Amino acid sequence: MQARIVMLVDLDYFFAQCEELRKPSIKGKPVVVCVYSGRTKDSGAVSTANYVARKYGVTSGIPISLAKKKLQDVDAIFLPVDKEFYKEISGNIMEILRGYADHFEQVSVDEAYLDVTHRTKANYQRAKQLAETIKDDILTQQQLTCSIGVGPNKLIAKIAADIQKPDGLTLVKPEQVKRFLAPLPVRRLVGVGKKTEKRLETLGVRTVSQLASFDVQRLIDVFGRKLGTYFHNASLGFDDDPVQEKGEPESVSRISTLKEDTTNLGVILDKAYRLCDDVHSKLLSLELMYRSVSVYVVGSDLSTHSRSKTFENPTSSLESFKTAVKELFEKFLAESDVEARRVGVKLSSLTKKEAKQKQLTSFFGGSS
Ligand code: DCP
Ligand code: CA
Ligand code: CA
Repeated sequence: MQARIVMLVDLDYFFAQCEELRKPSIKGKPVVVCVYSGRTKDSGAVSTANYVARKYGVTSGIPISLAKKKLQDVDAIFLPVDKEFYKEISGNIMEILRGYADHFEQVSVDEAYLDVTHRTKANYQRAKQLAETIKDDILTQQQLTCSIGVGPNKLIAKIAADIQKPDGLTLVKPEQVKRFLAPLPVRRLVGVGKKTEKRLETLGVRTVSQLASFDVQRLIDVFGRKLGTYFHNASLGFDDDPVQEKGEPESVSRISTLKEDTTNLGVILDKAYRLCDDVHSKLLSLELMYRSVSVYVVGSDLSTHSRSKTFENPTSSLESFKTAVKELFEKFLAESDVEARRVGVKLSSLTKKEAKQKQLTSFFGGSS
């Protein structure tokens, strides 16, 4: 693979910074954004806090009551999360960032990878200038600060972005990768969580350099081929994962084995409707609509069969999905004498939900 330059842009104390944006008078005070569980007045957890609050030990995930205790002697601001508002700001920023990338990949509400190899001619000096321009642009257009990591791949860019925060810019050139990684705890590597960290510790591996010199075959024995190889490569700073927008899936489906082979519609639907519920919630979580519904049958002889139906217009209706599934299984059972062993359902011809809203807006035209 050709040498690349990849950036990771991560917005600083994102939810709390959005709140400061909305209400500049709270800037400078400790700001704590909370997910209230509603059980009692202060039950729930801290979503994030600004850097003023972090000085008092308030971090993501701690109980709200604990955060209040830590901040009891100061004039601190506690606010409930408002995800819609943060998403709107995130959307604006992602559009700005997309314009600076050869290839773009948003990874979370406040984070995106930019492959800038081509536009920087693979030159780190230019990449540094570009990163500075991006920071200025986000600050001017949206009054937010971010931290940027620049490196030869996603793995290094991500770790680099975490090194200096807030408002940081960290470059790691290919020849610096080894020295950069060596002293870091393994936990810094993407994919190493608490559990993996513990297991590595029992093997005597705490730092990335210890991981790099650890026998790869033993890693594979402990973690399996895929993960073992990944950890080994990561410890050396290798990562060839491309910066790539994760496109919408072509379809969402589930298939499951029946308790016993059957030609009974009721038994089949009982299972199929439960699969529909799963597939439908997946559809909603991806904010998609469907036009086509399919059912699958694997017979007791392991033969495979399917029936499909396509609607005129995209929909996200669970009821239409289940009605179509019922029709299709009825049709299948009437046409065939296969005994079903496994049954499945699928939604395809998927489109983004916004597409419809846009159509509606343009339909009503000009109204503000
Ligand atoms: N978040 C959350 N609960 C967590 C972690 C994060 O609700 N346990 C939310 C709130 C954060 C947002 O996700 O603002 C982004 O998470 P980050 O890990 O990037 O943290 P921040 O942006 O808050 O801080 P940082 O400046 O360290 O990036
Ligand atoms: Ca962040
Ligand atoms: Ca983040």
